Amino acid sequence: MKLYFRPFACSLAARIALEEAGLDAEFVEVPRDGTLPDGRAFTEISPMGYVPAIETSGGFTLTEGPAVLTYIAELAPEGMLNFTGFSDAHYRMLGWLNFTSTELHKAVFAPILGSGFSDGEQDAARVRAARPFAVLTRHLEASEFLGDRFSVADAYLLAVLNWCEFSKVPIADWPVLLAYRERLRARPSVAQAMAAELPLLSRAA
Ligand SMILES: N[C@@H](CCC(=O)N[C@@H](CS)C(=O)NCC(=O)O)C(=O)O
Repeated sequence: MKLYFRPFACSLAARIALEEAGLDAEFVEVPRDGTLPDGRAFTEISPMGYVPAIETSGGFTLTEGPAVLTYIAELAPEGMLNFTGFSDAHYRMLGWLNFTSTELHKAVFAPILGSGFSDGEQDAARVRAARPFAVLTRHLEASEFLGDRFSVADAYLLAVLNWCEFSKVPIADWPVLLAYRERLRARPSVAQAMAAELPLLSRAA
């Protein structure tokens, strides 16, 4: 499998998932100008130009983080990143993937990290963090992970919470989330994935 990524983007979650499951993958960094090392435009693989995207050895290409993560989870050894199909826990995990994608990634962080948004729009995005952060706090006060064990939903939420300081989203006001992020960062798969991308981040900056 090939994972197209940018350092510390949401694609970090897919790297964490691959690491956690011990699945082999080739990692292809997508340059800023979108021209891949083999000369192709990245939009041939990911029409929106977004990471993550994966290409399987069978030639199947998939984009959209929650779908990519669910695919990796289903390739992983039973129960490692996912929950039994058709169980309540499985659908709750899909719910958390969507929650992170829509209520945090796109509603809060995309306007701050993306281009073309005014200062006022960015401030409004920071304010929007309060409601999903309160929901997550209530949930994580009583739970170590989003589900009853680690899943790809945690990998995605961690990748997004990593952006708080850079985006000036005040995670320090949310100690339960801060503690959750620290717990996850101490997990070997997360620590290894972050260590692999950290040197690339300073180069890309
Ligand atoms: N809908 C996409 C969004 C992915 C996305 O926003 N990726 C960002 C990195 S976190 C990206 O590639 N941005 C590059 C750009 O905006 O050109 C998904 O869920 O995977």
